[in-house]
Amino acid sequence: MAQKDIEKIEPDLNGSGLRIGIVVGRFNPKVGEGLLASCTAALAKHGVRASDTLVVSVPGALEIPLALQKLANTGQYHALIALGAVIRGETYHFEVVANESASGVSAVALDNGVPVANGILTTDDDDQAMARVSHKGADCALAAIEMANLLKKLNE
Ligand code: INI
Repeated sequence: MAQKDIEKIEPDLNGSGLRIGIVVGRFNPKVGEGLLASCTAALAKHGVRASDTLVVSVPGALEIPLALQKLANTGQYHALIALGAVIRGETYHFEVVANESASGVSAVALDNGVPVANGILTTDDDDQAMARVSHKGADCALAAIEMANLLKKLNE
């Protein structure tokens, strides 16, 4: 009996035609702005049009999941991106903010079937956060594009 080859879906990082929603927390503004700059630069580099990208800002990491959920509910976005920073040095309730925001972000993805790239940094101090800004923003852009294309293919 002839054997079928294993089917494999390769990562597709072509962002053309994808609509992406970004939610950024303002609590650590310099970090948020840096993440947003590297993220939007990487989206553009991979073909996502500026006119297909929406950026909304919220006070802090704890507000990010609700804004993501609203964007997911519109049904207009192929993927969403959460950007922000929870910095241990600045809060006694670091664990609460870090854990609640992360689980909220995951819940939005699973509840709505929309990929959400989590770019909410958790660090000990500002310097650590700033050092990760460039890599993390771009990383989230690529994760969002790859997951959006994967879900499109799986839904075909
Ligand atoms: N929000 C952040 O995004 N990062 C933080 O480090 C942070 N700290 O330190 O507390 C933070 N807190 C605010 C929180 O996200 C909410 O905006 C606030 O609790 C109002 O709901």
